[in-house]
Amino acid sequence: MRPFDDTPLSRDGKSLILAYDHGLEHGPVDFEPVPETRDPEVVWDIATHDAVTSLAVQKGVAEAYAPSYEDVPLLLKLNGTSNLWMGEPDSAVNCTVDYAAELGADAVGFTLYGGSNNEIEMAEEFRDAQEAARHYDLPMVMWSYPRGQGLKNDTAPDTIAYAARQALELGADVAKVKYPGSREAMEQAVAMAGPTKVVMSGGSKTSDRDFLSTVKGAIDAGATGLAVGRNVWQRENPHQFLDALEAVIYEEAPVDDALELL
Ligand code: FBP
Repeated sequence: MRPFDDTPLSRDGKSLILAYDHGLEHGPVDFEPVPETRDPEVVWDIATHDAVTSLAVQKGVAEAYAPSYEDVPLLLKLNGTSNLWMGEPDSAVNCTVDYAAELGADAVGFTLYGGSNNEIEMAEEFRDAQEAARHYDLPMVMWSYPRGQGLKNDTAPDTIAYAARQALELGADVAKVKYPGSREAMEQAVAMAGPTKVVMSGGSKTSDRDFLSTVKGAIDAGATGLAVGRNVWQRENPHQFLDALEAVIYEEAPVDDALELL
């Protein structure tokens, strides 16, 4: 396992990954609330905020923009699928670790859909990527998202604990999991992950108070931070909202204090 604190993903042992792979994963619909966000430069500019410890993007966006934003740590997402795909959850490997390293990635990311009928293949693809990441000393972040025909509730506490554990068992340095609904359930997930750091996945946009309270709950439960997209760049005030997240994540500020920054 790669010592997390030595990675560019860490600021004082905490982390805020800004995710911007939605153009592939969800399509243009995610840019509708703030149409300027269809321009990757707008989100790279947001990612220059001190609270952001890396920007997660797909290969094409990295090729086009990373050279202009060398100060923003690059988390290259190795696999991803469009929302046009209607089959059992799966994710094409779009980039090799070799090429991610060539592009200057500081870390790599990989989605695993545990419980999908494609889990075996995805885990084998993850194996290759994880071992190559070790070769380049790149931290590996797993988007650990149980999902598929057999799964009724993909945020149930046991499911999220299992997702966190899968990340540890398969050799991820960081597990990105959905919030399982309570602080206790998040604590269980963090405990299951052992030395693998757990970051909470953002999800669709909610109110300022609701989102900051959920993040606070995750941090208090031992999560290392957050991997968030829409809840930052679908807001009209993303920089201010990052100030508030910075207070909650790095300064462990109460939600009411963070809200005053907005
Ligand atoms: P959000 O904070 O906007 O949910 O982004 C996090 C993320 O994992 C993105 O990296 C990815 O595009 C998206 O969520 C996938 O969401 P889902 O698979 O739940 O639709």
